[in-house]
Amino acid sequence: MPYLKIPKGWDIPESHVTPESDYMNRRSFIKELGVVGAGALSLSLLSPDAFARPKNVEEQLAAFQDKPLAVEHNPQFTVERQMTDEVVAATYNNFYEFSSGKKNLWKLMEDFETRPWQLEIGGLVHKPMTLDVDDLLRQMPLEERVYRFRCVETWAMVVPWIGFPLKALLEKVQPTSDAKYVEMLTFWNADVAPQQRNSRLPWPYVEGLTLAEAMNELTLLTVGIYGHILPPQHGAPIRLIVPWKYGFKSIKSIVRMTLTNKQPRTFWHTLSPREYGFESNVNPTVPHPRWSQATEWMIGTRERHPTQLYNGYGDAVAHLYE
Ligand SMILES: Nc1nc2c(c(=O)[nH]1)N[C@H]1C(S)=C(S)[C@@H](COP(=O)(O)O)O[C@H]1N2
Ligand SMILES: [Mo]
Repeated sequence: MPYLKIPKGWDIPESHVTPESDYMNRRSFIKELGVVGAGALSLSLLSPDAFARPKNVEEQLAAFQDKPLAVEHNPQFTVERQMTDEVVAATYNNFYEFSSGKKNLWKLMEDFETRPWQLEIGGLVHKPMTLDVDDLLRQMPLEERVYRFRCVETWAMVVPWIGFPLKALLEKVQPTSDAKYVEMLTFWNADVAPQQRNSRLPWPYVEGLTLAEAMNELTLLTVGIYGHILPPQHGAPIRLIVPWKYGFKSIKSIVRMTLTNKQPRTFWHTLSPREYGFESNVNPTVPHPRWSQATEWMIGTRERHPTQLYNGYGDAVAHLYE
């Protein structure tokens, strides 16, 4: 398929290649370090230019693992189920801007530039802002949370995200009393993401939450995974994670949030309103028109489990829907 190649003089120093099993060792190292202050996050550590062009996904991930984010795990957010293997999670992705295939996104996105990156927040707010993602990384209270994650296609995973509650950002911009929804938008540039030339899909990718959902403690603006910044295929440099909703609500590579009083016209809902609702809470008793949602299967192990209402997060969110 056609893909924009930007020659960069890539080389792969052997020192960047570390085995996947080092992840656990690094995590304990991060824990010993404790929370490192804001100043410790240097831009050069985060620059994707520091990464060599990888031969395979293990090499891609090793370059990220070599630059860990020093963030503490929040013990409130752990999952009984076994954590999904990092390589498995990084090779089973949905990112329709680049492809409708799942396995190869890391490769198709090699030249995706995620720095510098601005996030704009406006609409019905008292203090509209444009923020640089690296400033957010330095300023916001980052933490690690292990969440269940459930795609509407019935696959599921358990992964450690790094991020901060969206609430913390909304409090900065101060929604007005008229604001009822948060609309979120992915970048729109077909030179970068070739599938955005596919006119059968309603680009750009838009998602949204009610303001109450956006302010919920579980709603995480996410900048990292498995102890390091997000690799492109997971929605770098900043994406949403709403663990009680189907995965398509967790919009990737966000450039703008707009507070509105109208329900946003979301991407999948626009494409197929019967199949993809605005609310889209995980619910075993509401089948997709083409398949059951009663069970889910874990990527990697293929273990099957019963689907849980609100993906198991009812204690935190059920009150929103009463
Ligand atoms: N911009 C954008 N965001 C997106 C998607 C997409 O195609 N484009 N896919 C969604 C779907 S269907 C899922 S299941 C999750 C997948 O996230 P992951 O690849 O990190 O597992 O991203 C969601 N966010
Ligand atoms: Mo999905």
